[in-house]
Amino acid sequence: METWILLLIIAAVVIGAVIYLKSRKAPEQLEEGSKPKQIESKKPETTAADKKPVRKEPDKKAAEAVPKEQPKPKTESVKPAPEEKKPEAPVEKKEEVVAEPKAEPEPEPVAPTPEPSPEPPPLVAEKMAEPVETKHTRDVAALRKGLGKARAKEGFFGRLAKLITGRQEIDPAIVDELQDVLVSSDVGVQTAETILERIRTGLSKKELNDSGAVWAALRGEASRILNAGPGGLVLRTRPTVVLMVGVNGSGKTTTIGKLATQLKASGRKVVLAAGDTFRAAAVQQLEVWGKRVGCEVVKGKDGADPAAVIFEAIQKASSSGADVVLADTAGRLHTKVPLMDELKKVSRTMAKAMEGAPHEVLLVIDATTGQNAMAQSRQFAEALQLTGIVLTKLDGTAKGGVVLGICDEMKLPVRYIGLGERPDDLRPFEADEFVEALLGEAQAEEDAA
Ligand SMILES: Nc1nc2c(ncn2[C@@H]2O[C@H](COP(=O)(O)OP(=O)(O)OP(=O)(O)O)[C@@H](O)[C@H]2O)c(=O)[nH]1
Ligand SMILES: [Mg+2]
Repeated sequence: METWILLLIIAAVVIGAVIYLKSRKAPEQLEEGSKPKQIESKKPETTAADKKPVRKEPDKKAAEAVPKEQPKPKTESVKPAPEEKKPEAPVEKKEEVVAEPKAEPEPEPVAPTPEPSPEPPPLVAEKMAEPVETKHTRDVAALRKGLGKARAKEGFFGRLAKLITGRQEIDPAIVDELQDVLVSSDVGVQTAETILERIRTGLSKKELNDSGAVWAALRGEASRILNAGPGGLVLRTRPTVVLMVGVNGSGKTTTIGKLATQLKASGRKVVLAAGDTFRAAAVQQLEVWGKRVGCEVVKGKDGADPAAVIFEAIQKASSSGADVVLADTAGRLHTKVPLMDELKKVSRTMAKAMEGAPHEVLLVIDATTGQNAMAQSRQFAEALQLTGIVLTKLDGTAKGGVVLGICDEMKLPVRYIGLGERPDDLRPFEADEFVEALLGEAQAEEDAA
């Protein structure tokens, strides 16, 4: 009995112990399950609070970044994307790195300098010395006719004749009037003063009263000035390369056409280079002359590099055994520096095509432009090594004096004069013939009448 009771007590103790233990484990499990709920609910609170300051920071950065890209900062900065824009910052750094090589363009100036790929060595020309004879013979009467306006009553010669011819006495007042006539006939102030000073000191008082002596002295002065060198062309090499330059409309292309006609007539083979690539009409104008004369015209595409076109013409002329290359260029104002620089480049490139080219650089001047012709001459002479002058449209001016002014100041020979639009109207310049035609008094009264 006692053991049975003892067993019962033990069983009761064990059961009690089990119940106790179970009752302790249950609250622990509840606590574990509730914890995540508490974390989840707390996190949104904290992130919501934290996000406000976080968003403000990127907004500022966005506002800084956007103006660099677009000038609309407000709407763009509201977007939550700014954090993604942060990585763009390195891109700006990259640009800085790229900007550094801007120093690299230094080598670039070396690259542009090369001229239109003239790599082959310059041609060595056959040397010779052939004066080009044209059918023009000394013909003072014909030349005087061409200078009709300058010989007329109100022209250069007519006005001089009025002052000098038939006078019994050339007094100081008349010398002043002579100076007025010379200056207003485009002789130029300096040249006019020199001429009159030399006449005054060269002639005795008695001779000054002899109109014949005064005319002779005047012609002597003109000859002295105009005999700056031979006129026409001398072919010293085959081909002889002639570059024509001058302001717009001075007569370059027409002179080339006339000259080509005369050269062809004297048995020379001519190549024309259409170096005026500026106007399509200029190439056509030269082509018309080429067809008329029967000579090759080398041209490039519209807007082609004039230096490259002339380079090619020289090579073609050389390989085909031509005697002369006449290179046309676009008219340009002597005051436009880039255009004058282009001419320098043309000239340098010609030298690369052929040794010594261009052999002649002729400045074509419109005689009717008066004193402006002097300014043109100076500027072109600064840019290029001019070898002579072609004075066109002498038939259209009453002021023949411009020839004297240019020759005296520039010390350049006049090579040709233009007295009309026909090929024959281009005459090789011969100083004494010209002086006789312009200032000869033989028919003074007739001419001045
Ligand atoms: N009366 C006369 N007219 C001439 C003479 N020489 C050229 N001309 C005329 O002058 C005008 C202009 O001549 P161009 O040869 O086209 O002149 P350019 O220098 O080539 O002109 P750009 O190519 O525009 O620079 C043309 O109408 C020619 O016929 C001349 O000696 N006397
Ligand atoms: Mg032209």
